[in-house]
Amino acid sequence: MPNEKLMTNPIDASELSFNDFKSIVINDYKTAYESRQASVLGRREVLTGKAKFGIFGDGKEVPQVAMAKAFKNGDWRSGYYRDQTFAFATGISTIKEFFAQLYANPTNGADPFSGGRQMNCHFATKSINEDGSWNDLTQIKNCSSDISPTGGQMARLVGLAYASKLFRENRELDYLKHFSVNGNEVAFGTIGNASTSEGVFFEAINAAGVLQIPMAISIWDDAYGISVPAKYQTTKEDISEVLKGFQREPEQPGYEIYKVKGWDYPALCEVYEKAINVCREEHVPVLIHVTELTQPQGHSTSGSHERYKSKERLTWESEHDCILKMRAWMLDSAVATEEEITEVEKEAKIFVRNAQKEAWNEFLDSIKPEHKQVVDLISGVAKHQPELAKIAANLASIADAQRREVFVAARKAIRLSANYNSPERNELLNWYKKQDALNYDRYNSKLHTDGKESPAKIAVVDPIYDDLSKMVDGREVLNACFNENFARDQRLVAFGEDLGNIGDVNQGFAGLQAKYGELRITDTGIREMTIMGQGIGLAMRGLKPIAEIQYLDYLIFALNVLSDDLASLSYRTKGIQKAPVIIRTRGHRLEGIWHSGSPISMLLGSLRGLHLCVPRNMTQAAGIYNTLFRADEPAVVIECLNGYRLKEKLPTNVGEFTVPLGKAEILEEGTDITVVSYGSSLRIVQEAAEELALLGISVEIIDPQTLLPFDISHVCVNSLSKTNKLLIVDEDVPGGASAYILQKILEEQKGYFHLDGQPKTLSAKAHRPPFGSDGDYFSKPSVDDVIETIYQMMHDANPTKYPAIF
Ligand SMILES: Cc1ncc(C[n+]2csc(CCOP(=O)(O)OP(=O)(O)O)c2C)c(N)n1
Ligand SMILES: [Mg+2]
Repeated sequence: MPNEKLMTNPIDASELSFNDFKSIVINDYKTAYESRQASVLGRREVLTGKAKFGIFGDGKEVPQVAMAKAFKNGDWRSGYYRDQTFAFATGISTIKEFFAQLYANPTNGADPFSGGRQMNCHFATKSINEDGSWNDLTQIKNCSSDISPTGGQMARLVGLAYASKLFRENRELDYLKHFSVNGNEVAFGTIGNASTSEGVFFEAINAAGVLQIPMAISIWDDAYGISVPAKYQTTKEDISEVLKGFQREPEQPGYEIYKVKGWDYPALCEVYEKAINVCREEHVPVLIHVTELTQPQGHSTSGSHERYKSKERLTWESEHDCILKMRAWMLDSAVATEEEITEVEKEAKIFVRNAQKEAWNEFLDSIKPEHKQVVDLISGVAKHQPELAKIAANLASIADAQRREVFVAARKAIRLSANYNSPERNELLNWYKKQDALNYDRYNSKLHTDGKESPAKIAVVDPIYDDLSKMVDGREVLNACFNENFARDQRLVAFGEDLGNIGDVNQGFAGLQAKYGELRITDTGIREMTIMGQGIGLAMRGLKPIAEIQYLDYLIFALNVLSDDLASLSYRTKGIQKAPVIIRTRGHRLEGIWHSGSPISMLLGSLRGLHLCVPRNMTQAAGIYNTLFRADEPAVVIECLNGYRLKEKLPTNVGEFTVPLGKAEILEEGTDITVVSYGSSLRIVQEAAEELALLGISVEIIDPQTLLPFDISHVCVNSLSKTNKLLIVDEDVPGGASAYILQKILEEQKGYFHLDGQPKTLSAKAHRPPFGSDGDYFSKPSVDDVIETIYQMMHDANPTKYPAIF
């Protein structure tokens, strides 16, 4: 049964008979040995061309069976590509599934971690169903979806562990039975020795020490990061030595730090049991430095380690192979005989070989029908066009055709037969068109969760105003919105720099920590990556985090986490995990190189998979938050930095009205030109429109409100069909977000058809704006710039009516 899950059992020697003990040890050895066979075969599959690339867990097997013993239902893992043995030992993966991922099999169910989208050894467990609803996460061994950037797992790990703290300390969360049992869950992290050189590692280590959360980080130390030895990676070449200052003392909270040799099975079992108990019971972060590990097959299939490791090192590695060492220990301590072990090894080899074969055959079988069908269909078309017979014959001759090869042939035949209509051609064409939906599902679907709580499905509720509605500062609108939502939904938490005690630098959260407590609204250190990771981990465990970045300019420090981890989560797991984090920040128009940024194209380019919301004022922002708080997809909301003190009317339903994402609004109707802008620039455009009206120019101003998604009902192109002129105004660089908006309107909405002149963009200059009002005036679009650009466009169309100004 290649799909059988191999679970490891905890060892509690005091209660075990020798035979029980023996069978646990042998089972662990079997798991480790099977895993090694999977690595050996996996590498061979790549080298013989059946898979593209392979990275395996050989040399790390024994510590992982030990770690798996301490891992309980409800616990979480955030690790990296070396953890296949752990995945086998916990039942997170079968060996067949491991191979299906290696072959990038996109058939539903084959690679349950990523639907054939991720490289091998990138695991994930099923947190949510097709409709987005949660599974009972207390009943499974949870594995947050792996990512390839080394160290990238660390930010999320902080959040996964922090959730346990909230579940343990905030009794109001007790009703969330599917997510936690009293916060008893440990978040297990794994990282390679070399990847501890990454900034995010140190940031996460410090954050977890400050937060005192049940995070258990294992460092698999094989003394190398590909070809680069520890000498170039780590001060003193020893990460636990360097981190000694984090060790807790009787009066000073910190870490419990352990160091253990990676080939010493009994010591590993003991350390993991001890360490995880401390972590789980006392809610203290622990660090387990697992040393003297090896890479029997080198780093990956990309090259051989003989190139860069000395003979002595290679000899040492073969002598310290953890499986050989465990084997020797089993013999020395008479846990098993040579015959018994040999039998286990023999069976393991057969078992893994069968699993691999099954996975490969299933992968081929999933394509074979398409392959045969297309050969037949092209042969049919070739009856009318004999030259196409060659395409069919070529395709037929490919022994194990990949889907790409089938489609290349089909499309070529369709192209070459364009002038020869026949029923056979129609048949081929119909087949091809039907494949579209299937291939979309296989390769392009699930960028968003798109379930029953998708933002698009949240009811639209208009704001209500009555005679008593007051004019208040914009920040008070937000404050009232947050207040009502925090009262309504216990799952909401907010954190960031200066967010707790003073209620954020612009007072949006003023007074709310005092009201809702420090567990729900709290300050953090200055650590943007792990603020985002804190959000991701909490959201993966059923909470609703608002993770704040103080200014949009500083989102750059966290962009790796947002882009690599959060934005790709739904896509890379093909919809089995979600993390509905709301990232709150503020930007646009202020002054100074790092306080006025509007690097929107940077976000558009890196954050597909998130919603990008750019409300023009705080009322629209509140409406967007009200939508997002009720939905289950992640989003960035950029508030206007210069809008907190502007007066706005406070809706009576400030915590309930919603602004749908993708709903563009016409702020002012006009007939001569369509101007699309967003955020703070809109006020500039509105002011310009007043002077232009005096010049007889009527401007229609559109606010898309969100850029991802953009103007779903095509308000922009409708306006353009009336005005025939288009100007985009924003504060991004030239060719930045304005180019994106042009692509949306001209190409996607087919606006080019309505133009009677050149469409234009008016953006900021290519550099960041200097400090001071003059710097702003000469760097970002001003009212004068907008007036003159629009006037020039009118002049170009009708020079008689609008004579040149300059
Ligand atoms: C951010 C990032 N930089 C570089 C790489 C390329 N890379 C992949 S693995 C690796 C070495 C990692 O070494 P270590 O952390 O010691 O883990 P090991 O593979 O030795 O287990 C590098 C540089 C990457 N995946 N991500
Ligand atoms: Mg290493």
